[in-house]
Amino acid sequence: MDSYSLGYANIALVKYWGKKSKDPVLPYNPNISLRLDNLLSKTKIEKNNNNIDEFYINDEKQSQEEVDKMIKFISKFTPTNREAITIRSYNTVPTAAGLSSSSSGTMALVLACNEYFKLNKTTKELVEIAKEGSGSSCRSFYKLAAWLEDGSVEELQCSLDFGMMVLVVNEDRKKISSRVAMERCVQTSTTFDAWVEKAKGDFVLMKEALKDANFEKIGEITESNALAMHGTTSTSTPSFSFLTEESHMAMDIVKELRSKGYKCYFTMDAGPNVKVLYLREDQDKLYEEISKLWKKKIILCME
Ligand code: 2P0
Repeated sequence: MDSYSLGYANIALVKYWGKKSKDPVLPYNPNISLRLDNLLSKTKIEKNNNNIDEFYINDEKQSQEEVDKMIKFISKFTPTNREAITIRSYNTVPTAAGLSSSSSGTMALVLACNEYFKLNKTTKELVEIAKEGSGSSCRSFYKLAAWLEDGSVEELQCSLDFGMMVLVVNEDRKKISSRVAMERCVQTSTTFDAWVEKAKGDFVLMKEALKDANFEKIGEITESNALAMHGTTSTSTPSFSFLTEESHMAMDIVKELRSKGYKCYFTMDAGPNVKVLYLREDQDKLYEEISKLWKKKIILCME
């Protein structure tokens, strides 16, 4: 088989941060994301002639630990008597740098398995499967997605044409995985309950703002929700932060441009990189302005 299956990254406007249940995976609060069509993973599966399962990301052979993790996941929905396979995955997203590579990678892997093993699953079934690999990956199947507390995933609509760019602070693998970080916040953060309450409220407000195509509201909720999520890391034991001094510099650039009348808002995930949300029609002039102030790499996430 020579064709690749494609999986897309998504960035949450209202974050998923905490599992209410691990099996099945259920989020503490409903969350909403935007899919990034330029940040993707492509995956293909081949028969392994040496009779061992192998896993490559960007042509780099993955450790046995990574192979085992991946096999444990796909064994939940692939035939038990299958032959050994080689999985080849390519990320245009830097891997594990808080740029949602687990979402795009998991979506591509699930679709590749569906193809290779001829599982003939519906999108709804594939969404359910993906969630068990990486919670947030279930949202990558739709342009705008809501993942609810009961585990269901809904497609949302908004008449606005969004754009997103990443001000890259660091493309290295993060030191603490989102899974571990999230769990620590659930267990120890003294502000975790307040975060969940706020996120539930933000979800309602965000749905309204999307329906009304109110970009200012969408941006304000996106920023304050991200800051609240990151707040739970500083109130955990031991406390930690995904953000660095440079992340704060990037956030300041966004605020400065906003004070000059540019419609742009920031959000950050389990890593130091800062994503900027704007309207597509503003992309060229915003990119020009941001490039004058941000000298490191900028990734445009949508064509
Ligand atoms: C999100 N993140 O809503 C949040 C914001 C990171 C920060 O979902 O443990 O890889 O596999 O369910 O989906 C990243 O966590 O975690 C994530 P698991 P996942 O995008």
